Amino acid sequence: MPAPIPIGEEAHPYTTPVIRDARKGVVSKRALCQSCDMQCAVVTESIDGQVVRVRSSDNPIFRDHICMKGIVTPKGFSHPDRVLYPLKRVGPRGSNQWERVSWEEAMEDIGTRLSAIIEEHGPEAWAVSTSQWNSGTDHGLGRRIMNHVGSPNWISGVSLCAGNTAAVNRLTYGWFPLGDFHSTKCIVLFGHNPRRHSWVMIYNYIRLAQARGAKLIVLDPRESSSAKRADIYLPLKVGSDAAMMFGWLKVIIDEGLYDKAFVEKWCEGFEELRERVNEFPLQRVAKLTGCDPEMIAKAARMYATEGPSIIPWTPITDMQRNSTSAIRLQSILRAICGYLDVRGGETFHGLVSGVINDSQIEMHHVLPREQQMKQLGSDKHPVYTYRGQEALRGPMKRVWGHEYINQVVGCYMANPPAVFKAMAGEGPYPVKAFFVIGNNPVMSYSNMNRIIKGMMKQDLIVVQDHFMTPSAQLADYVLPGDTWHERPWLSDLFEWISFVRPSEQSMEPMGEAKSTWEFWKLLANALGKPELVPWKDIYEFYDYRLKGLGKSFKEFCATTDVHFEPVKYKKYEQTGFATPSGKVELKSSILENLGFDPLPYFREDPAMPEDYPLMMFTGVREDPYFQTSGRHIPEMRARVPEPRAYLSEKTARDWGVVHDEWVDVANELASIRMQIEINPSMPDDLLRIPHGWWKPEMERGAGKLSGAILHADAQLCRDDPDYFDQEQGIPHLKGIPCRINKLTTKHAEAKGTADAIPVA
Ligand SMILES: Nc1nc2c(c(=O)[nH]1)N[C@H]1C(S)=C(S)[C@@H](COP(=O)(O)OP(=O)(O)OC[C@H]3O[C@@H](n4cnc5c(=O)[nH]c(N)nc54)[C@H](O)[C@@H]3O)O[C@H]1N2
Ligand SMILES: Nc1nc2c(c(=O)[nH]1)N[C@H]1C(S)=C(S)[C@@H](COP(=O)(O)OP(=O)(O)OC[C@H]3O[C@@H](n4cnc5c(=O)[nH]c(N)nc54)[C@H](O)[C@@H]3O)O[C@H]1N2
Ligand code: SF4
Ligand SMILES: [Mo]
Repeated sequence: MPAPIPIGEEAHPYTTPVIRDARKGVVSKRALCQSCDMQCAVVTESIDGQVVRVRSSDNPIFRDHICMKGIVTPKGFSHPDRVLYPLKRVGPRGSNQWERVSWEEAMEDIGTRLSAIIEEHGPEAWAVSTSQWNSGTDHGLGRRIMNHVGSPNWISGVSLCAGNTAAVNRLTYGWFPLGDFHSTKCIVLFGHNPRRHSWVMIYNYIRLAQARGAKLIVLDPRESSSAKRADIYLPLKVGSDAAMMFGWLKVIIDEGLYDKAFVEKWCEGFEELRERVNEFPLQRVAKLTGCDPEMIAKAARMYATEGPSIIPWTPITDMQRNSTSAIRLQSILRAICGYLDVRGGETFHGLVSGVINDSQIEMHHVLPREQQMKQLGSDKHPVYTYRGQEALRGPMKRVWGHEYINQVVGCYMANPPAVFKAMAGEGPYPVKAFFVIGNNPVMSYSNMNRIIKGMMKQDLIVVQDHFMTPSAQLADYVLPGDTWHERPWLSDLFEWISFVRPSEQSMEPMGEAKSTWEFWKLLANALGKPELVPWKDIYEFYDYRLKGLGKSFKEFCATTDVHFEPVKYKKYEQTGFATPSGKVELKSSILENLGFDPLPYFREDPAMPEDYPLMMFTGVREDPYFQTSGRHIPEMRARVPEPRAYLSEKTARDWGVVHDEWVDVANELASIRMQIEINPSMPDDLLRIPHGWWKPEMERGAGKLSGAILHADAQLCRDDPDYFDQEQGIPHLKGIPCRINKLTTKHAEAKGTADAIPVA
């Protein structure tokens, strides 16, 4: 079992020692795996300048945090299909005709064309989609350049995952807290299901906590592996998480199980909250969630009385019609039970002093307010946009020392569906240039057909990736990205966790691959603004950021595995909370001023359409892949070779389908092909659709996109108002009506796949 990361006042020294293992003929480097968002500390081993093995760290703090996705990277990154040279489109968009060009030629043309678009349509006509998780060494440089040029239209997958949670958490108590797994007495998983190969570090922490007696409560429509280990398992209806939390609050408030002294002194709006909660008697909650009222009450009591408890961040509540209310309800539970900023509860890490963080590099203050207010989607769905977070600028400065802290890069984003509408010519103004940096946007949001339509209408699309993804196939330029083996890195953990950790470069980049940081530096030059990136190279840039610690990056690497600020608890007693009132806002003044209900609420599912009587959700991550990536690695593909829709045995009988049969799953938007898996974890009348399926070996180009048109879940994900959280503009991915169509030759021909797919 791993030793926990030291947290808390007793954690000294600030800097952990470096432990090195020396084996003959092997060069080992200490790196952070960036193949998912976990950033596990690993050791790479190279022979003749090539990483041949990745294993877990020797440091006892980090040992045993590694999964197969990290271990397989030497194979994945040296795959023959990797894009190693800049490619320029020569045929029509999406025709998959390319010519190799030099970086110089590519960047000069990109700079000229982007400048012309900005000149003609304004800087807001330039949108960027990226993923901080695995786009590597950007460090906010992209935002910095966009802010100086004047474009607010930056989008990311973090709008559906953690970034938006950070923005919504801040409405209530001015920060995004992190659960203290190491000292907590009770862990609540709203759907979240960490496993040996999915977020292994969190999985290990939960196992360790349970081993020392902490309780586990799991809420999941499906009997997941976490549910099997839980003390209390609530098999709630898909998408009903917010209703469930109202039930918990009803019990906790009625039975007086909350922290009265904290509520009295530090919370605003408790009486209004109580009134709203009274609209949810347990019988109603039982009906909305499908769970036994006694079990709901038992879980609520366990959370409130066996604490300090934590509700770790979960993407499941990020992706629902009631997402803003669900995330707010989690915040409210944490607050009224007295779990904020206490040992074993929800820690407010704050920033690491002496280190310049990514938000400071981004320089949001230089983007004029007029341009901030043009951020797409901020009129209707403002919460994670500049407009939604504006009222927090003063409080952030007062409590945390900076006006713009872009926690988990999710606090100043444009709304992705609004950007795709603008790209597709649906207003309010045109977007004509779209840059995709380490991200696969065609498949990573809702309403994929509109995304494709928007991309087909662009004047300039630039993609930087390792592979010819479905998004890359629609680009003007595909630029080779480096991998985490090939670059140094400095992680500040998204201004969420007050750790700074170095990652050593393990080998030279293959071909002409460059980091995203280098890409942005070259773009600043191409736009005639080299002064925006004054650092010669990434090492000089890291030295600048670490100057306050009195160490160069190389010295930092040589001496440190993790540098952290010891956490002090209940800091709010000195500073207040970073909200407009300085208190925990159970009733949100920010939401109220933005024209929304200041209290959480629950919007029920619309009536099921007659033609689509089956519910589906997208999710349950695939062990061998990260999101849409990784399907090119044969060892991984052998484990999960096809996209499989899980359902129960009874549901399969009802629909007349059998295990391994290929079917189409359809709704009003589209139809995708899936293989049936009768899976004992599934409740009746629910279908699980995996996220992000395309097959690199299948035909490229518009109309096919290497199987994305055939399999990608994003085609069924809706963004119409009934399936959309209003405050944030988040699509509802947990409870979409659909149907199963059995395959006939006609179906197969209509999709043009009669040969490619075995038809049952
Ligand atoms: N429809 C739908 N949309 C979703 C989800 C869903 O379930 N359904 N899930 C959401 C969630 S939880 C998340 S986290 C996001 C994830 O969305 P993304 O963060 O975009 O993740 P990926 O799909 O893996 O795409 C990442 C791309 O970056 C490339 N890449 C990896 N490492 C590097 C690198 O070092 N440099 C460069 N240049 N490129 C690199 C990979 O090859 C891959 O093509 O998607 C969200 N979107
Ligand atoms: N191997 C691997 N690991 C990964 C990833 C990967 O792609 N591959 N992706 C990483 C990323 S970016 C993320 S965000 C995480 C996501 O990881 P998790 O948070 O574990 O999310 P999922 O695996 O999608 O689903 C978890 C559970 O949510 C349940 N669920 C579905 N709908 C609902 C609902 O409406 N309410 C509730 N309460 N539960 C529901 C599902 O049945 C499932 O058991 O995984 C990370 N880890
Ligand atoms: S969980 Fe796996 S893929 Fe993610 S950082 Fe750790 S080793 Fe890498
Ligand atoms: Mo995610």
